[in-house]
Amino acid sequence: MGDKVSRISVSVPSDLLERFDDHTQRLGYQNRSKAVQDAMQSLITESKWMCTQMGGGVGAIVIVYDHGVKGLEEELTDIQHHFSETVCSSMHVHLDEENCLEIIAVRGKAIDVRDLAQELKTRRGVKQLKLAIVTP
Ligand code: NI
Repeated sequence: MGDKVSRISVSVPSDLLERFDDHTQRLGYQNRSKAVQDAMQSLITESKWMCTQMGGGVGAIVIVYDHGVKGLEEELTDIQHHFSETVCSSMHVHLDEENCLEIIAVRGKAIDVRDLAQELKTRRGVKQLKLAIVTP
């Protein structure tokens, strides 16, 4: 960030501001300006990458899935093989009797990562999927 600072005034719904302040305080932010700056930066990072479909990025797909669904683990592995140019590595954690956690490191074109995430997300037994992208 440059040295030049702009002061802005924005209108937000009171309850949103209240929740924002509450949350950022719990995260350890000592002032609102720093929290707003970080929120702005994350929005730019995420949307910049999502908007430029041919642009590249690195990140991780995190999924939680039902260990009991027959064939699901193989299916998820097959999908990753299909996207072998996008998938760098993966880590499997047996969470408990029912659930598995898989963290898939990805690198590549936004459109490929999005397709991969979509394929995984739509399988029966996949309970949650989060995609975290960073632009180095
Ligand atoms: Ni497992």
